[in-house]
Amino acid sequence: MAKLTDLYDAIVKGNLELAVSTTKEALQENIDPQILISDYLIKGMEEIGAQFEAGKAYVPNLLMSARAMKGALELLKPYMESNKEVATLGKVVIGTVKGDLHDIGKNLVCSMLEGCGFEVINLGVDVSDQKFVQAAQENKANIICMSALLTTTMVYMKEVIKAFEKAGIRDDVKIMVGGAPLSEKFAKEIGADGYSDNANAAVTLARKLLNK
Ligand code: B1M
Repeated sequence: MAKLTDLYDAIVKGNLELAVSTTKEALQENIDPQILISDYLIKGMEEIGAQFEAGKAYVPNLLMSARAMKGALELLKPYMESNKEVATLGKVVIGTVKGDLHDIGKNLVCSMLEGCGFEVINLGVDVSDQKFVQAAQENKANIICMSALLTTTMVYMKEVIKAFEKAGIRDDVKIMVGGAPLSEKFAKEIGADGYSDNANAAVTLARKLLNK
């Protein structure tokens, strides 16, 4: 039987092999992927983040944890994309804003949106305002999702919204924002259409914004 606490330990210690083997075992035992993500993987990332903040872990530790998390998520991704045959609910352009390289949470949001029937254009990390605007125009996007994990980069989201206004296409898209340092209040202040604090809530919000 899969020892699920091993999954948490694997993320905290940055042990890719253990993360992969425990995830495989858990999937063979039909354990809900959402439980693996919420109760073990994300909790593990929170712990290594807290250790980093306390000066007990360093950037290489974060990188190893991120690598272990990505290895596990790669195995879980197909289970989050099971509804792909469903007609697309809308097109989403998503990216982590300029200056910010954190992409684990953003990729989780991508997988959930795809799994729930949205077509997702993932621009990756360090995405400039012009790249967001260009991708929205080229793909005729319905929704723009921005992610930021740093207090220094979240402010750039306002620049992106301004760029949509300047290009004259602000009213053609709904703009959603998310990431650990953000809040509903911040989203309102910068003129976004909505904020969500996790991947499931992002899907609910996207559907609501498009009346789906
Ligand atoms: Co960085 N880092 N990091 N880091 N890192 C944080 C964010 C930090 C809080 C750690 C800490 O001090 N406790 C801190 C930020 C402090 C601050 O700004 N207040 C920090 C720092 C300081 C830094 C560096 C500056 C460190 C340095 O170099 N000295 C540096 C910056 C690099 C850069 O971006 N320019 C840096 C680098 C890195 C790594 C590259 C080593 C690595 C990232 C690897 C990667 O992503 N590929 C990393 C990591 C792993 C973290 C922590 C430990 C984990 C982040 C994570 O993946 N969480 C993080 C500490 C923490 O969060 N506890 C930390 C798990 C993920 C599932 O959650 O991303 O919050 P999250 O996503 C959630 C929600 O927020 C939401 O849904 C997701 C799923 O439920 N969500 C959205 C996210 N995006 C959304 C978009 C939406 C909707 C919802 O659109 C609508």
